[in-house]
Amino acid sequence: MAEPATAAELRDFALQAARAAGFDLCGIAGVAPSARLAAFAPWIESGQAGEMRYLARRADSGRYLREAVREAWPWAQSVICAATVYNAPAPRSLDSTANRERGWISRYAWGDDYHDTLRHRLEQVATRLRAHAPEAQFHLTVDTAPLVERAAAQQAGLGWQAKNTCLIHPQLGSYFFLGCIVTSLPLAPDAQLPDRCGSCTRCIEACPTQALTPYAMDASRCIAYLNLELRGPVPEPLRPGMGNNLIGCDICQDVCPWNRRAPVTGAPEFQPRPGMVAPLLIELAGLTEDAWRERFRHSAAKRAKFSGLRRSLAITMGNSGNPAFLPTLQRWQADADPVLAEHAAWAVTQIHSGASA
Ligand code: B12
Ligand code: SF4
Ligand code: SF4
Repeated sequence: MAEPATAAELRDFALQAARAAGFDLCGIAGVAPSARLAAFAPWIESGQAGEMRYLARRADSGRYLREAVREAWPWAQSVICAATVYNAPAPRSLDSTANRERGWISRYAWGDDYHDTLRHRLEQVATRLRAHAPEAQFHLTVDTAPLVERAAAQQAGLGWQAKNTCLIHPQLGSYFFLGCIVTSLPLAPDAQLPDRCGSCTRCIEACPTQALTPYAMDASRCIAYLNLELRGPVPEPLRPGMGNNLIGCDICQDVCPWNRRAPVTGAPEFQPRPGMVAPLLIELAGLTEDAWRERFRHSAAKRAKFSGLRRSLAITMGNSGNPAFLPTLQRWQADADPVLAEHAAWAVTQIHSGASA
């Protein structure tokens, strides 16, 4: 391609670079305030972000950094949004719930840590753009920067933000990660895709902790928040709904008709590592902290921390109603970690009362 000069040529150049870097989808968003972002401040202020205080960080203007792209990057003119499918050919979470010996790790965490993989790919895109526009500014984001990536990706035409709050693409479904490049380059924006949830409400009905209302989530009730983000005790009324979910939760995506024929990825980084698909609870419970570190090295599942995984194991064992876990739980009742001890005591009571059997 000749030297890109116009906004449309720059856009095409960025999209080619993203495809060459291995992304499955790419599109361009402008930085004008969107209707979705207008819902951000009321959402934060209603307490639905739970203890994820990083979401509520403010800019010098006093507004939330995530309320508008230019709060964090005043020079921004466009956001390059890219997606990578992580779906793997293996069962869905709900297939595992009848088994009283196994837990569930969400599919997003089966392979290598996506933060590293996506950042590496975004760097390849940025390198090619920098070669053409050395004066331009670029900020790469995968999760941790103050950008609401799904809102940007929706504007960039990568999918619609659905009733389960995930971004869904009509061919790819929703098992994909997002990475973005905020840039000072004025790239031609893409058109948005229409919402195709229609009258369906499967995700809302299937959510075991009633975290969803159409298009919005009370994250403080979401299982992925409880087992990955929340430190300390899990509110007791929410524990039974966590079922056998140890790391994250896939339920509202697994029941979605748009994921019925979702393609799987051939990328070696996202193939399931041994022991990640429906692991045996007793085996995970036997890990020392060193063995846990080794097992989850370069895995997104590490975010739960060793203490968080054991807390979720206790809840899952209690929910299983399986008396085979009583010796482990009784040992944990005397553990030095008071949170684990309390959750183990709760689980023992659950098993004895036959609450979940
Ligand atoms: C915090 C966070 C979480 C939290 C909170 C989730 C949430 N819904 O916000 C928790 C821990 C629960 C979570 C869970 C998961 N996450 Co997450 N998460 C993030 C993170 C870091 C920030 C998201 C954020 O800013 N949320 C703030 C809220 C306000 O955003 P929102 O949901 O879009 O909310 C909007 C709507 O609710 C709407 N709204 C609010 N009220 C109302 C009312 C009405 C009437 C309407 C119409 C709209 C509306 O406006 C809000 C503002 O835009 C992003 C990465 C990033 N930097 O963006 C990844 C991200 C969203 N997560 C991702 C993934 C993969 C997951 C999980 C699948 C992981 C798992 N298996 O457990 C689950 C999915 C759960 C789900 N159904 O969304 C992907 C999403 C990919 C996709 N295809 O959608 C992202 C983009 C990470 C990435 N880089 O790939 N996550
Ligand atoms: S991820 Fe699980 S808990 Fe969270 S909204 Fe979806 S179904 Fe509900
Ligand atoms: S399950 Fe139905 S309502 Fe929920 S996200 Fe999928 S299509 Fe939309």
